[in-house]
Formats: sequence, structure tokens, C-alpha cells
Amino acid sequence: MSKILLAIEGFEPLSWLERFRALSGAKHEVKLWPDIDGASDFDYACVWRPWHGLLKDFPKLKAIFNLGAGVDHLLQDEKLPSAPVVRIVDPDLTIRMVGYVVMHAHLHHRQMKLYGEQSEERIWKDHNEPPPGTVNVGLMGMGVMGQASAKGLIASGFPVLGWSRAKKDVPGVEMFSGEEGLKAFLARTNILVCLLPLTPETKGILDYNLFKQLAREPILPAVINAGRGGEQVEDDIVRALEDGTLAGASLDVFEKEPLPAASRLWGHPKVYITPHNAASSDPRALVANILSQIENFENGRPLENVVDRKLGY
Ligand code: NDP
Ligand code: OXD
Repeated sequence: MSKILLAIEGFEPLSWLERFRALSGAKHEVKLWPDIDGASDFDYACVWRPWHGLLKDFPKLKAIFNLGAGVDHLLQDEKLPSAPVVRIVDPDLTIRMVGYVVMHAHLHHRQMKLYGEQSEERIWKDHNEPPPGTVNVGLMGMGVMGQASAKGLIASGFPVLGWSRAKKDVPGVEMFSGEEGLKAFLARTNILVCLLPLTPETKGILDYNLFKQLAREPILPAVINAGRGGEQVEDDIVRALEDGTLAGASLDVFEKEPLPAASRLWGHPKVYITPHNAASSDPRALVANILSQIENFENGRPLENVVDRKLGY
């Protein structure tokens, strides 16, 4: 029998505990921090935003499972044990993100804020949006989320551009990479979608200077960020919306979460705000995924989706 530690901040922890216990049966003993009776001999930790320093007290960990895709918070723990860190890759998480990205691309292309205002005023007026085939959607981050979103956008008729760190080919997507490819990627992008992990290289990347480089035909540019709030400069987003550099924004993540009540983004007529739930981790879908990884690992097979600590994702 192996021992699994759950340490969860920011998600409701009891539903994870119940699900882990229900699916583990007698195979694993599952405990939820801090209710661990002083034990330190856990084999696996399954965590979301655990407070920094917590995991160093569990020297026998064979693997650390992050209950979401992004590992920025975990990797900022200077005392993180050296056990492999595994991030979630799961069809449930991915399809939620695809839904968010495709929906928000449509909201901006189809000017839904404008029709919302017209509805308030009882105005019946069609603004003849350009064909989707002429509106380029540019995805920053072409990993699991970016590539799946590309397929959804292509199915909606949008030409898709992608930007990644390393050079790669993705069917149906015009790819750009690295610093040297960013300018050309932005110059062709109308609707910019950020699905980047937060690393020292991507911190603050969504700033005024970047928004200025986006294409302004056939529609004015919009930005969608479902990566991490640390990638955006919120004062620059407000400035760009107010001087017309950006026509709209969809923000699921924020520099500080929950978004402070004083933020000028709240209630902004050109902004869609969601509470970091573009792709929520759901124990009903994800626990089985983690337990099957543990079973494979115990049977001598390698862990999948292990994070590269040097790259930070
Ligand atoms: P992946 O690791 O699969 O993909 C990351 C992509 O970002 C890769 O294409 C990578 O390039 C690219 N990238 C990383 N650094 C750079 C850089 N400096 N310049 C250019 N490209 C870069 O991650 P996922 O697709 O699974 O998830 C992406 C992020 O989405 C997560 O890290 C998380 O922050 C966020 N997320 C948010 C959720 C939400 O609800 N809002 C839910 C789930 C995820 P390369 O291909 O060359 O390695
Ligand atoms: C994730 C998230 O990284 O929900 O999975 O933000």
C-alpha cells in the first residue's frame, strides 16, 4: 500500500479527498494536509498551490503531482524536493480550454459587447463582421492547450498562427518561434490568445509595446489571456483599451487573484472577466488520471508529463 498526501490551496479540497479515497480503495492510504497525524513517509504528493516549504518535510516522495497544468507556483518553492514534478495533461482539462478559447475568439470577432450595448438600447443594426477566414487568431504557446485550441479555431474557420519557444511544425498552423519570430507573428495576428506558462521569459510579455504590434485589419485587435496573470501588465491593457490600441480583452487570469475590487478591469465595457476557470481542474475527471500514472509507475513504467525544471514548464 502506498501513501498519498494531498495538499490543496485554492481548490475545494474535500471533493479531491473523497474522490481519491473512492478510487484508491485499499490500494493507497490518502491523507489531506494538515490532517496527517505527524506522518512524513508519504510516497506521493498531489498538490495545488501548496505553501512554499511544505513539501520539504516529506523526504520519501517518489513523485509530486500538480493538480493543474501550470507549475509556476510549485517551482517557485525554493525548498521543493528533487522528486519528479508531474503536471496534468487530461482531455477534460484540454477540452474546457478549447471551449474557452473558441468562445472568446467568436465573442471578439462577432463584436458581442457591441450587440450587448445595442440590446440595452433596443437597436437593430448589423455591423457586417468580416469573414472568419480573414481574421487571424495568433496563439502564444503551442503546447497541449495551444495545439488543441488551434484545431477548434480552425474548425470555426479562423486562420491560425502559432508561436512557441522552439521551432516546430503543427499541421494547419503557420508557426513562428523565439524572439526572432515574435514580431512577424504579432504583425499578422488580429486576435491574440496567450496560453503560455509563466516563466522568467514570459513574465510581463503582454504589455503595451506588444499590443501596438498587432494587426489592425480587417478588425481591431483583441487579446485573450488564459495563461497566467503574471504574463500581463494590467495597467497597459487598460491604457491600450482606452486609446484604441486594443478593441477588447478576455481575461481569465490576473496579476493578483482574486482580482482586487479596485481594479479598473472590473466592469470595463470592453473586457470579459472570468475567475481563473477557463479550464478548471475537476476531481471527477483528473483523479483517475493521476492514480493510473501512479499504478503505471509502480509497475515500472516511466511517468508522463514530467516538468523540465530548468525550462520552468
Ligand atoms: P505546455 O507545456 O504543453 O505548452 C507550453 C507552450 O508554451 C509550448 O508550446 C512552449 O514552447 C511555449 N513556451 C514556453 N515558454 C515560451 C517562450 N519563452 N516563448 C515562446 N513560447 C514559449 O503547457 P499547456 O499547453 O498544457 O498549458 C499552458 C499554460 O496554460 C499552463 O502553463 C498554465 O499556465 C495555463 N493554464 C491555464 C488554465 C486556466 O484555467 N486559466 C488551465 C490550464 C492551463 P515549446 O513548444 O517550444 O516548448
Ligand atoms: C492550471 C490552471 O494550470 O487551472 O491547470 O490554472
